[in-house]
Amino acid sequence: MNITAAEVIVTSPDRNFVTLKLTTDDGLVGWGDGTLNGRELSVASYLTDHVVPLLLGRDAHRIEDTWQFLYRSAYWRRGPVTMAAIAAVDVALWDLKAKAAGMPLYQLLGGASRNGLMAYGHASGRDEAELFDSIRRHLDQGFRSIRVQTSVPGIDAVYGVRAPAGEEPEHHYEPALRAAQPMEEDWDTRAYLRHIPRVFEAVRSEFGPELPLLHDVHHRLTPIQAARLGKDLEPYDLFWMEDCTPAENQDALRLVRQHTTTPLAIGEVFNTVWDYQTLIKDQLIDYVRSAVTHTGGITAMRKLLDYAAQYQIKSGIHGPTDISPVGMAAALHLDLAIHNFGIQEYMQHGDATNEVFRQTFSFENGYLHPGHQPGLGVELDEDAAAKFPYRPAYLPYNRLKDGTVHDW
Ligand code: GCO
Ligand code: MG
Repeated sequence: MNITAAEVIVTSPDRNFVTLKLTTDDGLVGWGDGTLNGRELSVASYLTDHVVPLLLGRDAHRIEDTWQFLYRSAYWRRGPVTMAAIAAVDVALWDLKAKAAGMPLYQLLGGASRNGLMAYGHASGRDEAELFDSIRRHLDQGFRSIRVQTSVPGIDAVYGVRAPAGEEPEHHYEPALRAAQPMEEDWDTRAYLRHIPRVFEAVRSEFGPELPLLHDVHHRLTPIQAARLGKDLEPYDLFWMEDCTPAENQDALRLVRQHTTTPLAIGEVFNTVWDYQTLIKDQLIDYVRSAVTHTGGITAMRKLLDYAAQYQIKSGIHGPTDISPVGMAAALHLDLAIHNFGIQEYMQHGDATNEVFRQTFSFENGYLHPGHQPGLGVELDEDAAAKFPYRPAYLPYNRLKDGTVHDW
């Protein structure tokens, strides 16, 4: 099964996606996701200019060898662009191997370890009433676990808080703004730390003790501030507190850990197992947040999650809308096969994205399943993709009141 063609497709249905298409001399086609939100074209170039020429003629069955070849031969290891490009190749090769075997990918990874994957959805609101409505809508859609983000009095624009249904279709909400410049938001840590525990107190008293609740801090706190927030949230029994400090410093989590029993999740901006070395070995976290798309694909994620399993640390694979349905399907197959599955983020794609990426995964009663088609179960419709050309888009960033750029 030799690779005869490799092509990079950049399309922008609801947002930008970078997809690798591999074709073999058996006539099979495999798909891989290399989308890096706000920096999409760098991965497209890395693939087209530097990886595609190396793939032609290679045996598509040699997944591990291709991974090691791309990782080691480049000399320049790691980094989001490199690892997203390697992920695109790796996932496309797994798609091909599973199609050649005539099996859904999870079968090649050891078979199903569970019947379905508990997913969490994103509820948010500018005030309590909007937030409660958003939580109810998610419960009506079947979600059994909910991420809670709200506006904060004293801060004008908080990332992750969407306009209410009616003003903006919920599934069309996209965190990256399609514009030539990133949008500027503001930030006030003291206002945030005062407000968030009150929000969770209100949500618990309205929705009761059972509902798993999650919260994303988006890397904005120092270790001692994160420790305080974790402590203040303990009465509300969170499923996790995510990305509480900037991700570069693994030791920051040690201080947080010493002060709170609120479970910790981190890693959506990580790209290799090395970013987790201390965090996992010293048991400073509870959930691994990496995306298959940003961490070198299934081959690398499997090893990372197996390492985490030795320390009772579970998966919480990143699943925002900037992971394409191809990357999402890769996550679902891996989730189904591993033993230490924790939860899967699921932020539904828009209609245009679903038109471009034909999918077989299902969401029923709060549980995702990758489906039973051979391979990943996602096929890109190239005619549909061609209708949506690339448009520059940037994530927002934030500044303090005095104008200082603050941590994401
Ligand atoms: C999440 C994330 C996203 C990211 C986005 C960046 O937990 O889903 O924090 O909202 O900010 O994926 O590209
Ligand atoms: Mg996050």
